[in-house]
Amino acid sequence: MALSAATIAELAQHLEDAQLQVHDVVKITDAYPDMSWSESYDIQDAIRSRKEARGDKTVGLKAGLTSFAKMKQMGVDVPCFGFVSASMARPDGGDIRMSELIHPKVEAEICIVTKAPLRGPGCHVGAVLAAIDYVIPAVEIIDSRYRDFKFDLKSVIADNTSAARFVIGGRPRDVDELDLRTLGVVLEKNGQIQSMAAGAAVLGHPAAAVAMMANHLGARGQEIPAGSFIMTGGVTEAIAVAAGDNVLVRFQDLGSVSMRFVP
Ligand code: 0L1
Ligand code: MG
Repeated sequence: MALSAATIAELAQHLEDAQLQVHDVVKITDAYPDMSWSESYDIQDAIRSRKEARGDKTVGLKAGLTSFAKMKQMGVDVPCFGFVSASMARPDGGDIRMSELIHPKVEAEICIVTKAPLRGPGCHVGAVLAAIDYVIPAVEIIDSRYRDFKFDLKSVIADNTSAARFVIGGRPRDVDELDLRTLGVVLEKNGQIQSMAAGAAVLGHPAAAVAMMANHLGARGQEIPAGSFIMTGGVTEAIAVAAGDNVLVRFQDLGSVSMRFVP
């Protein structure tokens, strides 16, 4: 049976409260096993509306589970899409407070900013490349609200794809000066290399994640507006962090992004 508008609003509050009050919950499909894909995005949209109503602006869009390493790590085979808010942004080289998070992990992401709107259906890599204003690197700090990161894809979509914090760094570059498929990324924690990958790890080309996002939004009657900051998804598996950890990610041709995790 379809979820009522009241249930969608309740589930949005339940998941957002878990985020804001820093506690975990069990996956929502335990109670609502028949929840549809569309309803899981409706819950995510309701979380976005709650944040915007409080003045917490949506400042970007994200694709998640776009690399084979991440799909394998989480046991899924399709990407998902979410958003990031102003309250989630942290400065490059700054501190990330563990007390505000449940069980964070870091992901290195190749990001773009658009100069033209993108709308599916039929959006493809060529259309995305023509719409890119510039490319910029970031690290996403994901923090599933689900106990022990145990969830299914519908539950994680409702939970805004575990979005929690993000750090933009490096320097913006013209897409024509880069090969996003071979662009190398090295993620270090406390001076030790944890993972390495190239851009092609993201669906063969990071722009493919943006095309999928435009097609997904198009099916929901939405589009990617010009001027959007878009995170194309972690190139490697996500790496768990703890208080005291220093994370540095070097992106070929784009510079580096760093942060320190503090209590
Ligand atoms: O950004 C991501 O790839 C996260 C997707 C949601 C699944 C997870 O929490 O790892
Ligand atoms: Mg991510």
